[in-house]
Amino acid sequence: MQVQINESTLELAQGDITREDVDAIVNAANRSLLGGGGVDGAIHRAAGPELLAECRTLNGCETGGAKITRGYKLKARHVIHAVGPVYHDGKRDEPALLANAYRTCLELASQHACASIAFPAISTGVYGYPMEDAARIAFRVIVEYLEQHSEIKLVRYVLYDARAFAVHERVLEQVLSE
Ligand code: AR6
Repeated sequence: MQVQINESTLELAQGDITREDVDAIVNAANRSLLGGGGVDGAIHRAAGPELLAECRTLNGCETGGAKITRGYKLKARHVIHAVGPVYHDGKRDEPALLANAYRTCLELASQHACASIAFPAISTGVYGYPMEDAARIAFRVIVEYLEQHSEIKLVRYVLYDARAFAVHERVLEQVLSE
């Protein structure tokens, strides 16, 4: 699924984000920025040990924030390490923190002249964020950002499996009709 937002394209894709040929891929990291499981583990394995070495210099990152590194062995020139919230009950600022993580990634991409960026579904794995709710937040932020910033030409939102893809397709259609 692909939609046009002003001068930019937002595209849903299914697959492994580590293989994306874009200027920056986003990592669903934790506050230590020192690696973990899920997408984080896959990105560190694909990028090689130099990525961890650079991450050690960053002194972690607060929840809802993001920090940028080089991409090393990845096709992507940069990795943007975002820290989404752990989901408890939705009443502990999780929506605002998740929105902030997406917004910060987009701002970092703009600042580093990244014309293309790929996102995973931040917080929807180990961190337990209900997928539909997380998708709605992600797409609202991305669409709003692309409406105001033409320097990012392509946002790819990469879902790991068919079920996640179907959920996101449905939610994106809803968000576009709001
Ligand atoms: N490409 C695209 N999506 C993927 C991939 C992949 N290679 N692998 C998993 N996903 P998660 P979180 C999907 O758990 O919830 C780590 O240990 C997955 O199906 O990676 O933000 C960190 O170090 C899910 O929908 O991230 C943190 O401690 C989504 O990516 C913690 O997990 C996010 O799942 C962060 O948890």
